[in-house]
Amino acid sequence: MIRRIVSFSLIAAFPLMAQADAAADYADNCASCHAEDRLGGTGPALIPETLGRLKGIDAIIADGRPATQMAGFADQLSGAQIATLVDYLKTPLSQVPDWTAAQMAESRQMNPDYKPADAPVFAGDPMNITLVVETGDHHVSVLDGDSFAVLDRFATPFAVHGGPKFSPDGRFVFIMSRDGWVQKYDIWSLQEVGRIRAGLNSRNIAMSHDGRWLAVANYLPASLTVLSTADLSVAKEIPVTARNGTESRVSAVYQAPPRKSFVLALKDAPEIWEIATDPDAGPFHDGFVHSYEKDMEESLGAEKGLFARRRIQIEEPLDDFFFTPDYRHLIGTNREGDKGVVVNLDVGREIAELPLPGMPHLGSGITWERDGRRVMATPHLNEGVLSVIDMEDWSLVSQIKTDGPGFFLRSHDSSPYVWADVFFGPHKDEMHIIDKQTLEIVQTLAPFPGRTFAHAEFTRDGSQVLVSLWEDEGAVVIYDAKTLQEVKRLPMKKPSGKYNVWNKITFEDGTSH
Ligand code: DHE
Repeated sequence: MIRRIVSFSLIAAFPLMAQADAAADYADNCASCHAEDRLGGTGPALIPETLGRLKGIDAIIADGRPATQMAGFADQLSGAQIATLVDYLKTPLSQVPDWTAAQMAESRQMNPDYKPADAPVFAGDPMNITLVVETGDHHVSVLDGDSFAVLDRFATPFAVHGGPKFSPDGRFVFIMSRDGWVQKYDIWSLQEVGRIRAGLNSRNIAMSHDGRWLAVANYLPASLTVLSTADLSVAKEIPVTARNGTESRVSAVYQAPPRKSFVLALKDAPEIWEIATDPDAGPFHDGFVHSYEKDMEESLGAEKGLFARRRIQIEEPLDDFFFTPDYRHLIGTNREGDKGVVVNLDVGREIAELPLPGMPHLGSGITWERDGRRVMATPHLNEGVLSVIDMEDWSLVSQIKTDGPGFFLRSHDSSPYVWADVFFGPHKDEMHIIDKQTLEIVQTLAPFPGRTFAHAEFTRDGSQVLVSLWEDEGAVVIYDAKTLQEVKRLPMKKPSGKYNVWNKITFEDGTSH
């Protein structure tokens, strides 16, 4: 913080000469906060992997970003200079830098003011807390799930992505930013515990079945970082190299609690990895001889067998995937998003193909019981359709036509409905309510014409549903889950995902990972 203030005051005191060269402009204006190598310092990394689809970067450089330390540079840089600078920031780095366990350890900052509480410092039900990620100004609001009072609103690292992961007792939550920062927050005491940069560009995080370990899937560097959840120290840094020697990014990592493992897919090589989070990890089904044994020499952990790795060879790399509730099967899709495959994790091979063209977004898949059989639904990012698959024989039960491609699905065991947004296209303001048995859209909510209305989450008992008005001056809108009537609106800064402690830690039917 001090470094940033000093650098901005220097800029103010010594106005910069206009410079044609974007790299020089970067060094002069940006490097003090965002680092010479663009990998982030007190400010976020400025690389395409982190900036993603962020729009209006030129305006942010010119005018700054409200409610952040980012100042405007319109007085120092011309419009043409800013345009070349934006191109420069969107250019991938020529060399993938190192990010060693020692560098991670050095980045770790524990909150000196943190005091653990013996009991929650608020009166409400700690299991019915819902977190709202507000990407507009990089905060999380902590909501009491009964009164919807905001109990706390804390700053997060820049650009949080993916679902936060709760400790199995629901007391702590871990939040990841695209920049690889992982933040630990204590829900009982409503305080940040600390943070560490576990990667340079990260994909998502997963909590081990016993709450001891947190896996961080990285694109940069190509690795999986395992943190100790107790103190955010680095337990293991696992380089991700396929059997054929290819270094690979990690598409995503998820916990597989009944298997006592993490399961991850390699993005640049046709392999799935299973990493033991317990020396006893592995399939739990009778008669199965588990292949960790033969791969035990790859054990990477201090406790015998802990973090042992098992590789499953598949035909094509997987970009996105999902599990059956018993974690025996993984359902994945390739990069082109034109094919779905089912991999039996016990026997370690592909057993079926699924008719899933149109870029299924399996990470948002949910499952429920229909006519005594379990079905799974997934939206497609390229098509206005939801595919519903039978999880016993892998047949396509239905393709529900929607008003446009959607991103997220949610339901609850107590609800007869699936809430499906229409994230892309002219109908981004709609939320479809779909009957889980008839698979028909029974109602479409669109309370804010022309504005993005997306991502639903239920309260613990499923009686109410929270939906995001996904805009800078946005809101969380609360509905009665039965009558579908609006109950309340809470103003929020571009709220994205919402996460109920109970639904997440109990793997409530209807939540994605
Ligand atoms: Fe996400 C979850 C991948 C773009 C908001 N997104 C996830 C997960 C994956 C993923 C693998 C599951 C992680 C987990 O929870 O452990 N997302 C991708 C992409 O590959 C994609 C298409 C391109 C990319 O930029 O990486 C992508 N995602 C976006 C966005 O543009 C969204 C809408 C805005 C943003 O914040 O970046 C977005 N993704 C989300 C959210 C979740 C998520 C809110 C958690 C949903 C949940 O309910 O759990």
